[in-house]
Amino acid sequence: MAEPDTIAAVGTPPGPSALAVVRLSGVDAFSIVSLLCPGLPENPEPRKAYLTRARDPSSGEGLDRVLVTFFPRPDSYTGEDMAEVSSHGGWLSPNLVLEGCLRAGARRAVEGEFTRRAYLNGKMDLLQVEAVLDLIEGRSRALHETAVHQLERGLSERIGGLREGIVSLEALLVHHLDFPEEDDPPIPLERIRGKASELAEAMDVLLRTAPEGELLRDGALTVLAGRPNSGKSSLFNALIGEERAIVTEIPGTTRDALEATVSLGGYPFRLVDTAGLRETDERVERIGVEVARRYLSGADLILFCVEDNRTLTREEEDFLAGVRETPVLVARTKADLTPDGLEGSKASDGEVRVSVVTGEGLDDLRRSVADVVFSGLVSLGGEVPVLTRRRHTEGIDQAKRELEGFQNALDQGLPAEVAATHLRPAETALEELLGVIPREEILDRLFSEFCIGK
Ligand SMILES: Nc1nc2c(ncn2[C@@H]2O[C@H](COP(=O)(O)OP(=O)(O)OP(=O)(O)O)[C@@H](O)[C@H]2O)c(=O)[nH]1
Ligand SMILES: [Mg+2]
Repeated sequence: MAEPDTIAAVGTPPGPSALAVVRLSGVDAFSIVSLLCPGLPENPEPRKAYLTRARDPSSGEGLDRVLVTFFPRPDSYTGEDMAEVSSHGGWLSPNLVLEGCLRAGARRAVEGEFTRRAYLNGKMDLLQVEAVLDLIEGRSRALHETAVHQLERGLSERIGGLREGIVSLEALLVHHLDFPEEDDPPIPLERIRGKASELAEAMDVLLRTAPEGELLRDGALTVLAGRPNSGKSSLFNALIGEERAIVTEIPGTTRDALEATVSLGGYPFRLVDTAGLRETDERVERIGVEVARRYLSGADLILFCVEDNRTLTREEEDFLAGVRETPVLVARTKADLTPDGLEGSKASDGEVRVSVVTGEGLDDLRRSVADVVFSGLVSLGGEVPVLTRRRHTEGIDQAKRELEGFQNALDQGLPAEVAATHLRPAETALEELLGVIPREEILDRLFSEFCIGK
């Protein structure tokens, strides 16, 4: 097979910044950078930074003062020879350095091509590739922590362990089958059954993290709902820390749904401000109320706003009774207007009193929404790796179904050889999760989410 060509890209975002990095990977990485930076020694030391001048390889025109570092294969990110050129940031330097590299023989990288090479060269498995993406794109501490753990092979080791468990189940079964005539085979069936249940339980522990884990990537859809004028838009603005929604004393101010991504208590949320719920003949407002109801039907959490100084109306009670399937948190708004605190307040247990005027209760509310939506993950406290993608859940689900097929076959007294036919597919499902065998369609989908330079 021909050596892959040498790729280059700017690995930092465009625009003014102190520094930017152009990176190269491939057999010619060293020679290309040497053409760009003739002041470099002939045999530069690995991983040592050299301060030197970058020049256009054709015209000799000076481009920038740069810091160059070489990472010889195989101890580099991609597993190939790599070079990094740190230039000044800004609109021009990094691009001029990149263009110089292209003129000296490199090819412009496509999205995720560096990481794709790292994966194909065995520097990381597919779960780690996904972690790289989450690390770059995550906006909440919770996803960030999960991604770091996953990058450090936390999830890979767990899934590798499950795979080994299946393999050892196969080995036990082979032993068992080797002594079919004896009354007391060396491996009793009970031991095999016990091992299978342990494995199934270990899969369940992971699967239980999935519903909340998948929300870590997209954010939990949290809809602010309530009567007109109950303070939804004011609360929306306070939670996102920006005056995005229009606030007035006129009931029926908000018509369009407004959406913002925000981290609350370290967890990610997609917060939606909606039109106040009421019967109305006003055409635009009525459309707004319909939109609100559509959002409510897909919500992971409803943040229901009720002024603190009044009891719930019949309509509000009915509304809450009608959304029992969805978690609801009641925010008792305008708490500054009930200054005698809990005495003047009509709030009951579990409801959070807030005021956007004094800021009272906002931290409580942030913590409470995180606790309600992510209670499982909060209580795990980072002890268990978290499944953050559909792909993970489907893979483990598949493995578990095969394992159950195995258990059922044994329970029904089918021959062990027949039961054993479930084990290889279980193993395959786990191997696919790790990406043991590269599958083009999975890779293409995943790497298209990457930025160039990663
Ligand atoms: N004193 C006080 N007034 C508030 C507070 N929050 C909101 N308000 C006032 O209540 C009125 C309505 O606030 P909005 O945030 O527009 O209420 P809304 O629920 O979005 O209303 P609609 O969009 O009409 O459904 C405005 O006059 C706000 O200034 C608060 O914490 N304290
Ligand atoms: Mg509003």
